[in-house]
Amino acid sequence: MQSFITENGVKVYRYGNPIVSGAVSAELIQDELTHDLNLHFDQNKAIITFDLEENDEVYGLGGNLGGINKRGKLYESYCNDAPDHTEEKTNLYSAHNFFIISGSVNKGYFIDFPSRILYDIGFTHKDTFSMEIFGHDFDLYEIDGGSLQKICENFLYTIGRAYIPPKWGFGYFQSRWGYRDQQEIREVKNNFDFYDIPLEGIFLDLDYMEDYKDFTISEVRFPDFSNLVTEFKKEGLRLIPIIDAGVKIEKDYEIYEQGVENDYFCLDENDTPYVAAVWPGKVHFPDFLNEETQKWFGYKYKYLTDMGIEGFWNDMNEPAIFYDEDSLQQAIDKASACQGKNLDAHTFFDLKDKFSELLNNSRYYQKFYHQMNGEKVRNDQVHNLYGSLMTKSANIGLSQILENNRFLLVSRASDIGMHRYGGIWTGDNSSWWSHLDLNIKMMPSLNMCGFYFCGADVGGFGDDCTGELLIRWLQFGVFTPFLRNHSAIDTRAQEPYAFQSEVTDISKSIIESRYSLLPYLYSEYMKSVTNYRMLFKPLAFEYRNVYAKQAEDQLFFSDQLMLAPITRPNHTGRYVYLPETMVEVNFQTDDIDLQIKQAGIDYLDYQLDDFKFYLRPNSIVPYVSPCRNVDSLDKTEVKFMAFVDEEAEYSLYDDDGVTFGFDREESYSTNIKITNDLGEFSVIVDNDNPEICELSIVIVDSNGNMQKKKVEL
Ligand code: MIG
Repeated sequence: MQSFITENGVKVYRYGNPIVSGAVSAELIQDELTHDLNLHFDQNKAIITFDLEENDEVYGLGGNLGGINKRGKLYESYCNDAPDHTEEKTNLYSAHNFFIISGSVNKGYFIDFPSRILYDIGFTHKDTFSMEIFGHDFDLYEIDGGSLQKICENFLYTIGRAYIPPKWGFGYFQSRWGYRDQQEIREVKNNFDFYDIPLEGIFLDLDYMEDYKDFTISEVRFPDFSNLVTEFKKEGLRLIPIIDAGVKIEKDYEIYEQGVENDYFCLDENDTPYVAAVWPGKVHFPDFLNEETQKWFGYKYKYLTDMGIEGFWNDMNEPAIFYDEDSLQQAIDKASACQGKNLDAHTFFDLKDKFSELLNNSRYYQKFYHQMNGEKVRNDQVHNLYGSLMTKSANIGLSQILENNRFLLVSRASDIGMHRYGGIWTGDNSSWWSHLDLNIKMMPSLNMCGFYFCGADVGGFGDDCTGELLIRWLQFGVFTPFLRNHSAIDTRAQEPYAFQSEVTDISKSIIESRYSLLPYLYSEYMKSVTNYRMLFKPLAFEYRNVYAKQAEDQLFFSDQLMLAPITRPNHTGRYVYLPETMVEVNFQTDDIDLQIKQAGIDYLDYQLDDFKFYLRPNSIVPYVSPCRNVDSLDKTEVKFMAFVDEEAEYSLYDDDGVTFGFDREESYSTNIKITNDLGEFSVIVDNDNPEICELSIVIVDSNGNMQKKKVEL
């Protein structure tokens, strides 16, 4: 074993000769360290066991299922196209191997290993956490820091600053797999116009392509693509096309031809390009582990950016595989053998399984290979790097093509390291109340693993949404940096106007609130990312009592807010745990209502149109008037809501939202400081943002004092 230490004191134990995954950006400095972990090796695995005390909690693992506290479940890191996010599943699309065990001491661990890891966190035995790493070569990171927050900060610093989208990436997006053609895309836009609902852009799913070929456009369905992009952009509206990992095998298709010619595709064991089938039918997979392929494929996005596109979503990059030729043939042979026979139950189920097991069978990952720095590596050994490196490839290409401008980029598959190149959406959830709940629980875990720009398909992807579910989901979704309503083909339409007019009105108002809060959300995003601090925090990260630990449907948002959304049908109220006295904000576009709520547990009223959240003590939150999209945000007048018993400060960060000006001079801050002297509030402002002319401030304190102030700049 070799050992290292990072500049911020993170300890690293290296076993064997690990593959360089790129997860960590910090420098590793050779050191002589030992750990006292219970680690042993068997033939092909390393096994680490931790004893858990009765009240220990485990946090982390990013984009996986389960609670905020991960105890009592099995988890697996092996990127998987898992269309049903049911409770018993162990792995979804991501492999985020950072977790903290919190007990009498708190300690964070990160396993930098690109293949399968199994976590049994008190599932088999409630007090045993055992972890199986399917290999002997890995880096084990041990992260101290004392508090849960500090450990996360140390880890986030170690893996490097997260991806920053353009400001328009924080707008509201509409999407649906099943918008057939440009006519229908126009209709969606017209509907948003008609109902006067803000809209930032529309995601384009598979159907914009010709035969599902990457970097092509269907001339039948989108004969006017480039004009459409230009026309929409004039109104501040963006189109965001999907890119799939698999490249269609088709003679004279440029991407296919170049890929074959230059050995850019993954190979099978006979060194010929591996054939699998996904949406386009038979495909080859670009070998994203090969740097040459990364450069080549990334630059292909230019075909679309040349038409004015500035954002993409990378899908199917686990990579998802519907079938490969051998496996399909075996199933067909089996079926032929059964033809005309009187099948007993066992044979019937065998036959059925032969077909159902074709989809995303993990055996496929033993059948193709990558070229990594000249070495041939089988996919299953490095499986979790594939989707990440597809997104890195896009990031390299887009950075080069768009030069100084930021781009929107989200991926479905990811591992830690990819957080520097793009965001993620959480994949094919369903229109279930439990998946709204899952969305809430996943956000802090994702933040812990470096993923800030993320969100779930609001309203749910699979199955049929209701108006009520959409509203409740939006009321939480307003806070997720990536906010997209997306649904699957053949499900009920779930655009905000697809239900009764009451739903349209309420959704409109919530989406408007998103835009009102956008300067705040953007400011907090930028500060969190730069300071390596989480945006969504479990209550348990600050309060160590049992209520805080178990209030998993509540979160702190940055330092100012607590969220306690409704996650159940037919509820016009819920219990809210208030660890401190807070101000309940009922945020409506024309008015905000502020009510002091004493610390404790309270059953609070939430009518369907109550968009509520809680302002923490000595906190200030800015907002502006609603608008149609980020381009038309009007910051002339910035409003502030403040809850100040002693003293509070807020620094509103802003920049042009487009260039990578974050570290440069071209950023602005509006600093406001409010002091409460026996119910008399004084305000000090220091502003260098030329756009802002006036501040309107409403301040309350816990003694019931309220004051409104205006500051002209
Ligand atoms: O096999 O492109 O997660 O968002 O709509 C399904 C069609 C492929 C999965 C993505 C989903 C997208 C869908 N894709």
